[in-house]
Amino acid sequence: MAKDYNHLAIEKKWQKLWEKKKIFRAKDFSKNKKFYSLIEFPYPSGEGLHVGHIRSNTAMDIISRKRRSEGYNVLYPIGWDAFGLPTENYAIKTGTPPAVVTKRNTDNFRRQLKALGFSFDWEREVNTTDPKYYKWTQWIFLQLLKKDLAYKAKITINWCPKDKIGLANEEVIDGCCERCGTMVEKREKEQWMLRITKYADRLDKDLDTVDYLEKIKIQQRNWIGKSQGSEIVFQIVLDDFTNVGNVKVFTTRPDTLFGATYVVLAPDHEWVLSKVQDDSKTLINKDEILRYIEEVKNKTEMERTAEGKVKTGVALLGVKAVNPATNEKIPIFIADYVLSTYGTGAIMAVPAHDERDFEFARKYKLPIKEVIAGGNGISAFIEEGNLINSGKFTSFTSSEAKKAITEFVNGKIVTKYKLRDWVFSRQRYWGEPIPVVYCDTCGVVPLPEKELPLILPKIAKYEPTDNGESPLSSISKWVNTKCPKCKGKAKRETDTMPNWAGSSWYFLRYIDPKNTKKLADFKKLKYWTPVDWYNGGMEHTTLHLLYSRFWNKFLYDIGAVSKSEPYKRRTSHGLILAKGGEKMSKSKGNVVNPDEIVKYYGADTLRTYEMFMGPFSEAIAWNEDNIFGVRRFIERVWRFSEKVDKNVKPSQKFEVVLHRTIKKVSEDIESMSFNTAVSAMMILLNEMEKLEKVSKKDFELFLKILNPFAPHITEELWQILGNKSFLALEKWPKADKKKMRELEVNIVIQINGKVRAQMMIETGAKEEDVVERAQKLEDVEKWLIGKEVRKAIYVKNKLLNLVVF
Ligand code: ANZ
Ligand code: ZN
Repeated sequence: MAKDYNHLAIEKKWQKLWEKKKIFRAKDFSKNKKFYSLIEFPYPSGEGLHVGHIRSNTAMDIISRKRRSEGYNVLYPIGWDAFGLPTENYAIKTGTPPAVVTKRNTDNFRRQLKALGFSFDWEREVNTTDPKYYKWTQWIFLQLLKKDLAYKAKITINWCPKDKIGLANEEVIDGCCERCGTMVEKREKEQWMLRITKYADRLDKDLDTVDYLEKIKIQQRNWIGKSQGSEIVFQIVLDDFTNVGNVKVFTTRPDTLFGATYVVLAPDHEWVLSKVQDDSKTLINKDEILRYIEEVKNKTEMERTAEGKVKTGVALLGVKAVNPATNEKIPIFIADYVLSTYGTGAIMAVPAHDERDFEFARKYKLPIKEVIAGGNGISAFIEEGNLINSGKFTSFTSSEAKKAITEFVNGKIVTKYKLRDWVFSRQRYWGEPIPVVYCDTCGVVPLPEKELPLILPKIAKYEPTDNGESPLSSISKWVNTKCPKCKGKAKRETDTMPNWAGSSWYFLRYIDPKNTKKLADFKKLKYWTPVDWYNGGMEHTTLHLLYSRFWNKFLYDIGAVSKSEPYKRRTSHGLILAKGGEKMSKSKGNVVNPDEIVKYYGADTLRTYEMFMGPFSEAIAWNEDNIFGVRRFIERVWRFSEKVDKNVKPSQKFEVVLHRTIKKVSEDIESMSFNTAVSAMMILLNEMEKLEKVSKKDFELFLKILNPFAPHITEELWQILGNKSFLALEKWPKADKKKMRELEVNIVIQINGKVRAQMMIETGAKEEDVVERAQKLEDVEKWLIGKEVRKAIYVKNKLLNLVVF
């Protein structure tokens, strides 16, 4: 077997055989336990597979392969999240239709993924741009519409002037477009919205029922932003107490009401807008107020609420608010740090106990009144505690006072969420058409389900229009249609869906990808869901994860799926950076091409390297030298196989290391500590290399644990050893506890409590033997001269203390 290690031939050979024998096909229904493992399906970009994809894919491939060996019926599927801007922008630049570009890119991705030996079930491939797929995305939209969870609203959207596209809040990073970095503008537009806020409470609460990494749960919870508080009404009055309005504030600290020394309204608060527009003289400084409102319009929410930013605001002259607890008149301001989109768009300001209010009060010389004991007068004391200066509530604790004071002023205890409804319209071409028409007589009419899919028409020009409409709006043949209700003239919706749509339910389609009657058969859904283990990027924690949980819950509510939570477990991987720690990008020319690595070093080396490069959850920089090191390890495994001997007896000493490694690798895979699993196998190989010969049985055990990492070379060696089966289908080895025990241990020997010597003994040796042998040691003997051993205290396998007089 002195053949050279030819990774190219070996890898191709096994990929073909696995495919031919369909050994990674998931079986719908089986008496074996099911295991559904999932990775985020890739966007098939023109750049091809990124080495970052390979990190997550390999990790879940290792877990999937281990589960198969453990007897599970495993579903590990793959597909394409193929709608989206880069493809469309490429089409604009080159005139190539997006469908053609998508086909080319997916073909390339498929080839690349296959060359890495992932154990995907390729028969279940899905593609979000396939009409057979998006028929069901459109169907889900129609169901949402039916339940009033989809609606149109005129809203101010974030508008990217470069991409000419409306962005969801989540797609705006530091005031700029997430995709291209251009400063985002505000525009008023009618948009389709999804009422995800209706699900806010369940999306928060049900996180208790799933096994997500704690940091993921925290991010989801922060994004949903559940907060318990009170709504309290303040009267707005003139100097002589004439009432000119009421304003409701939202506060999480009603216990501090006696310390509310002014009120702040959002600049675009309804009452303010109505008063600056009417011709009453209620507000004295209308001009100043109007100027401030305009100024704030151009600031993003992020800029407005950033910590430490200098607070600005304008007092509303001519009116005052009445603190309902003290009946004192207090000033009213508008200020940008209060948002109209949260709570009630108005706050009671308690500068003694809130930092933002404190800063603001100092700047505008407003009274600061302490109502919770414990402050130092230098900064806001934000903790809860015991009340002071609060009338009959003085000496109440904060939690008692919250309820009592709310009742006292006829307030209401309420729950608020930071989560906003989901802006679902995009004015672009390459997305799912929204299946509704506008009829002069009937208004918004959904397409009948039997007319789905509503196919995206072929067009000649992909440029978005400058007035912000989708390019679809210029194809009159498509736009002008008949109303399904009255058969009169109607126009189609030309907005398309965002690419979060197709990715919100793809994991359901894998279960039954060819079903033409339903998005997936209910019995199959019942068998396969929930996804047992989903790994993906931290960048998808707030958007994709929340959106897909929302859709799944909705589908559960209408009886289309069987479980209310889609994913049982969620983990995440760190990014792979370029050498030196920079982000890999085409413009920097530091992108690593996996094709080249596979060609020069092999898929097994690349997979093992990516698992070995560092802790899985942390970002890590690419390092070519280390790939070389891993390649050497793989080659040594190959060469070592020559030392395998059917007739040689297992070495007891080696088996200790072997079985300990089996245990470690098994556990490390479960905790995603892939790097330490690989290094344990490297240590094991070192030990093996010290042997003259290794028994076939022991070497096979080694191959079994290395197989999920380096599946090709291990299959080849397994076959060379004379096996006819696929190693991938062999049973996962169990570490043998008996064999794991050390044969010998070092024990410490004390005389009257002082350490005097050490000694190697066989593990589990009898106490009498140990005492007898210890007394014969030179270092012990000299302490015993003329003395007598009165007592021996023995701690098994660790320590012997001789008490002598
Ligand atoms: C009085 C108060 C006193 C407050 C105190 C806090 C501390 P979370 O936990 O984020 O829900 N607030 C309410 N609506 C707001 C809006 N639209 N824009 C900006 N701030 C707003 O925070 C709720 C608290 O944030 C509320 O409780 C309110 O300030 C402020 F010692 O009311 B608090
Ligand atoms: Zn009609």
